Amino acid sequence: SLDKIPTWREENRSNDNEEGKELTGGGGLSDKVSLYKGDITVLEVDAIVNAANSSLLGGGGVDGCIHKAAGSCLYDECQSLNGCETGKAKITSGYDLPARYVIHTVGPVARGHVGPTETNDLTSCYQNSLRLMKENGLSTVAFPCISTGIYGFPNEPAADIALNTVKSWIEENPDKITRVIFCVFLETDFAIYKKKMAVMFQDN
Ligand code: AR6
Repeated sequence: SLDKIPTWREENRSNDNEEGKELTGGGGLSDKVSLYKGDITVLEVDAIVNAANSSLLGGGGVDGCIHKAAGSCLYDECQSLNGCETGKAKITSGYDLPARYVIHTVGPVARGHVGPTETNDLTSCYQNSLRLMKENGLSTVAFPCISTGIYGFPNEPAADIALNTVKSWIEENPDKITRVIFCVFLETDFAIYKKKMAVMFQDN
């Protein structure tokens, strides 16, 4: 369950102690985020986010993994949704997944280029997914590295957008979300997120 995945604060507690800092307990940003490397389909959260395409009818990458693990009822529900525009998000049941819901969002096709359109669209993916969390009263969510696979959004700027957008959302909606898991799959993304999170979620 979620208890097995440490929060960013829990994972960095030993460092806090070495520096002799006081542990402040709950409520801080670092209590609400985790960095997890592995398969998003095993996570027992209220919702996992799918990096889908505009058809919402499945594909490769994380989308293929999610459809495979959720079973064909997910495909059936997705068929009733009439697709999804880039930057928008739609929610379905999680079916055979341990997650209760899947939030399907469509990242920009970047092919290595990061301009204002790609930046705005990827930001909207995170915002609209979090908005669906709020509208459905959900509190724990896992995000994959949207657009950074087949869609070719460069990893470093994509991580900046993911982390900054989630951080702002938590700050502006402090009671709604209790945990956001950044679910990375590749060692390169793990290293990028670890470095950036150390700077962003210090809570001191
Ligand atoms: N769990 C977590 N992350 C994963 C998993 C998994 N099981 N499998 C892959 N990743 P991508 P995109 C990572 O290509 O770039 C599909 O065909 C992967 O290593 O899945 O948004 C859709 O139907 C990468 O870091 O999504 C669309 O057509 C990240 O997930 C298109 O790909 C995103 O890579 C969307 O492309």
